[in-house]
Amino acid sequence: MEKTLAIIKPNAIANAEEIEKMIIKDGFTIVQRRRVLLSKEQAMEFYAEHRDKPFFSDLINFMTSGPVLAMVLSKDRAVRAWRRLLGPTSVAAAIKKHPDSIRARFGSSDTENAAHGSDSAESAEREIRFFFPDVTLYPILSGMEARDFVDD
Ligand code: IDP
Repeated sequence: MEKTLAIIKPNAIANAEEIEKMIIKDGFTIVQRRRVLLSKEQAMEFYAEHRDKPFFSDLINFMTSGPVLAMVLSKDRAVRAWRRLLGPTSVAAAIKKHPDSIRARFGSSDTENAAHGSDSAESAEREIRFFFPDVTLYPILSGMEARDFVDD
């Protein structure tokens, strides 16, 4: 099973339960979850690729304005499946094209778009490690035991 990182952003924390229900209904397993308050430095590291974008400081202020809920989701082709349930980055586009998506239902602006999803398997690996550094995703085991744990 593939894994991806989901974050419920500060503006949608009040809707976390409903969003989790949508996640389960869509066939994902929530493997890990952690509610955290990001520091400015952590948010800037997480979104480093956007540091030169005009919306960067708004994004950092928003992402540190309250707690977020980070989750590791597992499902066949989880990265793509979660991006689909999430909807497009722009909330206006989400409402227009994917009204049942999480961003359409819970997003309030292009910055405050309710939730995050890794955009590739490589990003997912980095982002999962960022929020869950203590989780060993691929346990080092041997023999029969190893076969039971191989899930990718
Ligand atoms: P993604 O979250 O859909 O992968 P990215 O382009 O990686 O989209 O942008 C990261 C986050 O930055 C978005 O989720 C959103 O919160 C914010 N953002 C992206 N584009 C804009 C914009 O044009 N205006 C304001 N905020 C933006």
